[in-house]
Amino acid sequence: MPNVGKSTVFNSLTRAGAEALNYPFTTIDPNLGVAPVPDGRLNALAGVMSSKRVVPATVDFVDIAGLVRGASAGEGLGNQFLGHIRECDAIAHVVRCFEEENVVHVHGGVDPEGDIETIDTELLLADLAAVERRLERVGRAAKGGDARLKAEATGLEGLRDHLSDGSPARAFPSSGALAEAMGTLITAKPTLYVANVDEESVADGNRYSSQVEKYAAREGAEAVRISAKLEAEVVELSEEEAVEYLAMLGVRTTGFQEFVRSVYRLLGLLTFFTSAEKESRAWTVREGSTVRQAAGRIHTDMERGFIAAEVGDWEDIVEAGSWARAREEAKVRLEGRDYVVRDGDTVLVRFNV
Ligand SMILES: Nc1nc2c(ncn2[C@@H]2O[C@H](COP(=O)(O)OP(=O)(O)OP(=O)(O)O)[C@@H](O)[C@H]2O)c(=O)[nH]1
Ligand SMILES: [Mg+2]
Repeated sequence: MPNVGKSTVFNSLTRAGAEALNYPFTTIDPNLGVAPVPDGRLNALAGVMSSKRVVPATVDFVDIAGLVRGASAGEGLGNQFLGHIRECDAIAHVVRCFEEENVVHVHGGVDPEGDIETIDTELLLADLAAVERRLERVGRAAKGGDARLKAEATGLEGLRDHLSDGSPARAFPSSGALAEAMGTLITAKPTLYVANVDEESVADGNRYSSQVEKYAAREGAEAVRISAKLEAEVVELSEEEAVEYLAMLGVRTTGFQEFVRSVYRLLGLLTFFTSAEKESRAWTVREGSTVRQAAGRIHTDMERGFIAAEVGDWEDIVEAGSWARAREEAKVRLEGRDYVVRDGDTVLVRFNV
């Protein structure tokens, strides 16, 4: 929705300084920003290794314009905005859960469930239109007798009925025949609902955020609670003042760490580490990646010339206190190219080019 705090949330995550003002459609063109992924494991590794540099993993965020009722039919620049969502891997759906007379709500009062339904309906309608267009095309081509096209047409009919019933594409049991079509659908993307609450409600939530949480649970989606306004205030304070202020409100964090971690989980990503005196660094790979693919994230030469990797769990390395000690204690294993990387692995790649 317009004016619910998307740009405020985005700025807090990325420090990108996008315009966040008290009127609907402040954002028209998408803002791009990068958020570091908070990770205590990385800091622990960097500590024992006395690393000179610490480089966290990052998530790219795109702050887009608000959608309104009728967006799927082109209302309020709808089609263009929906296009921006199509290009992303996951959606963080910011929902207004704060009361503030001075901040206008485009459809009347604060109504999280109504807001979510309005937006989700637009997303569903946009997908339904896309599926119908594809079905028309594939259905016509399938008349030629091609078995694959026929299978896709049958799948698309099922998907069309599923969307017409008001269910998101991500809840549709997808077959191989639909893989390509699914890749273009907005409601097939993993979604995280972000309840934007006032400062007083970060600790325990309020009646609005519990509506969001219930809605997400029904859909099998994730929900997080944050206070964008609080975060905006906290970044202005010194670390000491910030801790004190948060304690006064009965919370330890503003909710943003949990937000970034949820996004990470949602995208099926995991973290592995490289750690030495020069640098400790967190890297991002998809779940199921091999250690050779992971090496390719660090440098293409490492993937090309991959020989083997020394791998240890981050906690074992921290306990051992150094890589050499971890080796001595047999906390480090030698793994071949097909080893599947686990979250928290610390990796030293041997390669030759
Ligand atoms: N009281 C209160 N105000 C907030 C909160 N979050 C955002 N605001 C205010 O709401 C107004 C809109 O915030 P934006 O971040 O620009 O909202 P947006 O969703 O990006 O809006 P558009 O780009 O116009 O769609 C600003 O005046 C913010 O200061 C909050 O948690 N509490
Ligand atoms: Mg905005």
